[in-house]
Amino acid sequence: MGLTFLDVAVEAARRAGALIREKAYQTKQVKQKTSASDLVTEVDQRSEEIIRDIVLRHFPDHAILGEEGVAAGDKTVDEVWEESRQHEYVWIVDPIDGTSNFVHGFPFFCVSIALAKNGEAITGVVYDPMRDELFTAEKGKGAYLNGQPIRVSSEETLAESLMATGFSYGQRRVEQQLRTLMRTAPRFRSLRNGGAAALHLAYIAAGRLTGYWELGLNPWDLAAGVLLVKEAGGEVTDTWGGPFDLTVRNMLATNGKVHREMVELLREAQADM
Ligand code: 2AM
Ligand code: CA
Ligand code: CA
Ligand code: CA
Repeated sequence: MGLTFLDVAVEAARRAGALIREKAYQTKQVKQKTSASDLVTEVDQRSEEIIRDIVLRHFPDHAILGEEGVAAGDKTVDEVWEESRQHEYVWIVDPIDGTSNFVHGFPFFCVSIALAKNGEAITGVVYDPMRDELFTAEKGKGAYLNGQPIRVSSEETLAESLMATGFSYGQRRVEQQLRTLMRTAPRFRSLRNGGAAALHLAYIAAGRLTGYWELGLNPWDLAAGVLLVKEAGGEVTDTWGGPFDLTVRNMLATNGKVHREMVELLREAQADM
């Protein structure tokens, strides 16, 4: 009997996670990609290699869209995505989500692995190696944390919500983000910026966060976590409330109950951007 897609995704996430855990509090060789907030370490690259090797050993005809693979090439993520879509199956890999946290020894980072079939995620794994928390989802089969079913939280209003966001990089994005914060943050119970998109999404699925939005994300930040949120009963759209697909960059995910309220605020904040 062959392994399932989920078995392979879990094996890859755990193997990569073991390396990340071992290196978490050691000094790292850090390289800047485009700026001082866009970092990569040897561990990001080795983690992606581990995942790539395991996936291709089991499924040699599948394509892989990995953050550090794209960074090492001379094509944009959109070009690589278009090319990889000639394959029925594409693995979308973030070998460390939360690299800045990893570099500083702030223990909030994860491995994110999704498998997309014809452009839609069907399997998603987010693994937090520091807490040994494995979040898994398969389309139509629910979401799980270490094998136990999970559900989104029950808050009905933003006033009782614990929300999260991320600060995108570059002057223009930070200005856009400040405008959305002015409009939204006073309405929340409280706001977090954990610094790892995929782990925020896993926390929504587990009912630990009510919602999360961020501008300027890439498919490897989102693909696995979005499936987790949907399978745990939550809602995912773009920040205007439009339908989600893997080309969406500005994303809102919630427990579903506060989604409309949040979309209205984001629309007002984005109207003049
Ligand atoms: P990363 O750690 O895999 O790079 C935090 O706001 C989120 O943004 C993280 O998921 C992080 O993923 C991503 N991120 C960090 N630096 C970034 C950059 N310079 N450009 C775009 N996304 C970034
Ligand atoms: Ca990065
Ligand atoms: Ca990421
Ligand atoms: Ca990364």
